[in-house]
Amino acid sequence: MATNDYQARVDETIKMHGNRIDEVEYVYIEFRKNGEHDDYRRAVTRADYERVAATIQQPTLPFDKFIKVLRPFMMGAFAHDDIPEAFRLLDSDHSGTIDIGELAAFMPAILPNSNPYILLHHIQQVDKNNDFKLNLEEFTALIHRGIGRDITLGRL
Ligand SMILES: [Ca+2]
Repeated sequence: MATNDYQARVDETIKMHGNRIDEVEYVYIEFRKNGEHDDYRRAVTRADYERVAATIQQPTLPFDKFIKVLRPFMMGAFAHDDIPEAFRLLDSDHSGTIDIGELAAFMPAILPNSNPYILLHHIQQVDKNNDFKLNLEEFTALIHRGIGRDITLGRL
């Protein structure tokens, strides 16, 4: 999301309980030229995630895998090395592409009101071959351009 008009920073905080991750928090800060900044925060606890995951009628990722997907979504290019594993985790049918349904499976715990049309809008920005799915190259572009963050934060 870095443009000429502002710069951005992402802070990641991981809370451990023993050797288990209990909570991840991301604070995304956009600095404007006038010195003001907008802060966006997303935090997910294991307990909250597992409670939500248990109530929805579709397969969801276990928390430890979910946070491996969440990290590049929130960190963007800073988490470049995490992109291939996030892609593999989202591609649940191992087709080599991520479709809307697979992307939607990632969403409920972080953004309960997401819907397929909004996801489609985001996907189309990087879907070069217009098949409504993301291959690894397109998914990498989505993360690098900060679109994954926009999805996670519910921004269009
Ligand atoms: Ca797939």
